[in-house]
Amino acid sequence: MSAPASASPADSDLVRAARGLPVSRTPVWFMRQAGRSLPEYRELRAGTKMLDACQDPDLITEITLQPVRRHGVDAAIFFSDIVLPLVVAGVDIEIKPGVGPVVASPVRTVADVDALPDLDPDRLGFLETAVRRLVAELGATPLIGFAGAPFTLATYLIEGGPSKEHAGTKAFMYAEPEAWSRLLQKLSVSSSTFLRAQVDAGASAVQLFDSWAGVLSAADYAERVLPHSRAVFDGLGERDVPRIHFGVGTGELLPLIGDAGADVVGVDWRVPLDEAARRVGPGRSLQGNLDPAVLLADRKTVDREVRRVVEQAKAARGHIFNLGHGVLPETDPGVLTHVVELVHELTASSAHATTPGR
Ligand code: 1CP
Repeated sequence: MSAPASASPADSDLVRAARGLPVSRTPVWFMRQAGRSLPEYRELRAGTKMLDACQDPDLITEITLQPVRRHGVDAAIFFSDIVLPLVVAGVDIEIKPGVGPVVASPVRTVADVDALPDLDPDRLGFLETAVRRLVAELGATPLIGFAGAPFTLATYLIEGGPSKEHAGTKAFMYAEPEAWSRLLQKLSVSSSTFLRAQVDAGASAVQLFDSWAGVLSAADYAERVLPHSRAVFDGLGERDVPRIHFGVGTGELLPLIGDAGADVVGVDWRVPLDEAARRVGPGRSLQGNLDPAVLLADRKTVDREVRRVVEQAKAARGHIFNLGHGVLPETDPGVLTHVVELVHELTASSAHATTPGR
């Protein structure tokens, strides 16, 4: 995994693609690349609760490295969860196996919003230790830091757990506009603190997950959510790391997702990348967008779909190959390794040079 002394994560293909600079080949990583698709993850996690694992520097380091070793992906993503900053701040949340985050006392009133504790950065020592170790182990491979965006975090706090329609969240947004804005503002501060800690300890890029923003109309997103997501990115100040912004079902929001302050817009599988490039405009790179379910199909289908994504991505300023959402737990890890190899093979600069007419 260690790279030549001259190579640095700041000059990696991932960072270069995010900035729209030439790359040696298209960088690949997978959302949820660490986790239940890997037997070595299941073994290591056995007997440890998810949120305990997320605060143990030894486990964080090992789990983050597992997919890099196994698949040869072009980036590691810090092993954690979007609710972790809230947990560290003292909010009673549990991640239930097979369910997801469950909040003991959901936010239902203005008083609940005011009672939410702030995140004290001094409590993130475990994170700093883990990031420093990871950066040392990863050599030239960049580490992506991440946080949950205020809207997606608010859905868990208000609904009390995972939900499909997020109707309670929207009802709160419409009925209590001031408390809504205060809630999202608080969440933006904690997400920003969490991202800053990762970057200051050595992460080379960041991704803000607004997974569920696609349930909103563009008008509501622009007015009631975007300013708070922008505040998370703004909280990074002058830190010179590329910013990736991702959500699911955001076809109608793609230009706005970019406007919130992203260098890279993450796209799910619903919008082809050439069309996404048109919507996002020339100043931003794209990440995505193979349907994670394709990885459950036969090899011929996988290869055809990977080629299609690579082809359509040529319309973008820069491309980071990824799935349109997280790896499904039932995915054969061997298929993930194959996809990394295929994308690299299809996009290696020498392949371009030897293929006339490209
Ligand atoms: O026991 C387990 O293994 C729990 C499964 C699990 C894992 C491995 C959860 C519960 N979170 C995680 C890790 C995690 N979560 C990562 C790690 C790094 C990687 O990508 O390899 C990341 C980036 C997240 C972020 C996260 N958590 C998001 C945003 C990304 C996305 O998938 O949209 C969201 C929405 C969550 C909430 C969450 N945590 C866990 C689950 C099952 C869920 C989703 C629940 C729901 O459907 O609402």
